[in-house]
Amino acid sequence: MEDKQKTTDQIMLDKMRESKIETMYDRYKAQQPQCGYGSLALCCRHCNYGPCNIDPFGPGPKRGICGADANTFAARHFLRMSAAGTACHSDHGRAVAHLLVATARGEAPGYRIKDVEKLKMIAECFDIKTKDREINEIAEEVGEMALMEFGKPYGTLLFLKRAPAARQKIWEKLGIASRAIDREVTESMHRTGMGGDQDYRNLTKQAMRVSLADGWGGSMIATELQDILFGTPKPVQGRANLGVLKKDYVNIVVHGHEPQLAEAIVMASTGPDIEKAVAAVGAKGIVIAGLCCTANELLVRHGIPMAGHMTMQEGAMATGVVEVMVVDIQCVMQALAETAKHFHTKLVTTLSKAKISGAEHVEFEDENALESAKKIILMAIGNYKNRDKKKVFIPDASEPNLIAGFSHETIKYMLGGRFRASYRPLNDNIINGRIRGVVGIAGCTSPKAGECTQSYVDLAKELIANNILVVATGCAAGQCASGGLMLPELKDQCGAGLKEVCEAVGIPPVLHSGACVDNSRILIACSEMAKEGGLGNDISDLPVAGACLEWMSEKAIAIGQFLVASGIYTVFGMNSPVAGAPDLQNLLTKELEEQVGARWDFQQDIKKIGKMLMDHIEMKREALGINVKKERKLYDMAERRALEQECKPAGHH
Ligand code: NFS
Ligand code: SF4
Repeated sequence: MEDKQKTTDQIMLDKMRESKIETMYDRYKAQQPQCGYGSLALCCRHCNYGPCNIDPFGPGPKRGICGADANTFAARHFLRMSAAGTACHSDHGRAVAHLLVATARGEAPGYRIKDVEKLKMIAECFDIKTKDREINEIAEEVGEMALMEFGKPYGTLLFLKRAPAARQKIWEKLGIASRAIDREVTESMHRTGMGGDQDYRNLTKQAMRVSLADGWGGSMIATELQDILFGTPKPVQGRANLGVLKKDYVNIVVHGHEPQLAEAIVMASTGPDIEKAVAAVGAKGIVIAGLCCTANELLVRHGIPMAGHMTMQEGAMATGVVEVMVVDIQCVMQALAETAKHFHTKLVTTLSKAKISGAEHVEFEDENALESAKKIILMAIGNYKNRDKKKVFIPDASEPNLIAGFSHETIKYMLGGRFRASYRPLNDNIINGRIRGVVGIAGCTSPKAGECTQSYVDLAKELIANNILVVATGCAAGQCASGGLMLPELKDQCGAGLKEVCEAVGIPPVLHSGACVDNSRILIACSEMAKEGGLGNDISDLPVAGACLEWMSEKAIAIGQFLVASGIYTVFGMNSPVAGAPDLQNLLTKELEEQVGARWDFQQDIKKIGKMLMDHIEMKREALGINVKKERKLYDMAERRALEQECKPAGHH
């Protein structure tokens, strides 16, 4: 069947076109051509003298009314994007910290501390005593301490200490060790206002400091505290793709980012009263499936199926079987309210800070989470009878039994063995060349890159074929999961060395490490690899790299910037966010190397990115001096004979 060749997102897109339902691809087309000034970061409306434009090529103005030049325009945009991205991840982290405190105080019914070991580990990081203390007492203090990280008046972020010493020194020397998270975001807004910081190098430094407050601050707080509350991900079987939605079931899709909502929905979805209600409407049960990062969080912790990634959200609704799509915040398109009108689907918002016109709102707070979740579930069950059977269309997608859930702890454990979890075996396998290096693929999917691309799947395949272990997060992971890339059988598509390791350890070559906030796991994994020894002494020495092919969100910029500032070479696909400012572009893609030992690259043609990543990894291996064994020399006959002579006395053949 021809459809089998198509991805489910493509099948859904075709179907939506046939049904005359507008999609993001239509709206993308309607936006063409997109504003040239905006695309080049050469439009400023930071004050009402503007909007000002800079003409990069022609005879038009080279400065705004205040005199700001192209570098200032672009650097201010770049910093504001970094600050906004940091704010998103961090405000999410703050909500988790509040929930941890509420849980510890017994004020958040239904939630509990699931990973005591991690709680104690984080307590130690925060210099909180754990001996002879009640779990809840420790948890309350950890949560409060985490909250202090957002607004403390003095000092730098506590988690920065988890980086290798050499890295911390670089941050201190450059003056980019992040202080309180909110402070960095506020200061970034302050500096980018009219008449503020107007030196692109200085602005870019702040972009590093605010982004580090994301990776080593807000995101890390979100990840670690979520692990404490919901469990640290362990390898778990799951399914992905639109085919996880079921015809005869009540389908609830949870979309957004903060797992506390999804966890409550899962908790509230069982029990005799729910079963009774489901039976009463003639459904076989309830399917809960995730979208975007909520999907990642649910998949890596509980193996709860993932319906899809960013660009699949409208398609998920257009299956016609979604009774309720319940959302919290981030990457939820307003368009869903329009799509919902074509179906019986109810779009439900849950946070007072993120409402959508036309959606129903059920307020969700720590104290009433279970109650609200139950209300939403009953709403979904009640809506089942309103489904229009004629509109039901679920793509006949395979539902691969993928394996997800690779926190840095489990990677360490699986590779290190049950007696002593350690990164030693991973480092050794990199040193001996079985694994050439590790690439983290992260980030969004975008209509700018093309229609229903498989770009991350293609990249991951290319990398594993070349013996590079892939760690995936965010929608990149979502696409790889839907693309069947997280199956252990995939080891057969690996290069021989990586295959051997995957077989021995029992891992797939593409490891799903969670949502975008879980890029903080990659920072910790890299820190531990550097500390383990044999691969230099800083993150920037490691043969690792990061890539985001189809970046969309400001969050992606913050992630890219904190990866680079942490010493990880990072390539972004499509357009550079600072393309209209050549000096700034040069700073990001070249000069930063001298400052932080890593740099950005931007590559329009995403098919070229695999090679760039591999070249970088080989370059790092070379610098570490671990490429000796691989060295090939072309011998002439005389040399070959001489060699054979030499070898014989050694006595083995
Ligand atoms: Ni990340 Fe998650 Fe996806 Fe991009 Fe959006 S869902 S936090 S921003 S689109 S990867
Ligand atoms: Fe124009 Fe300067 Fe105002 Fe920006 S800050 S809008 S460049 S005058």
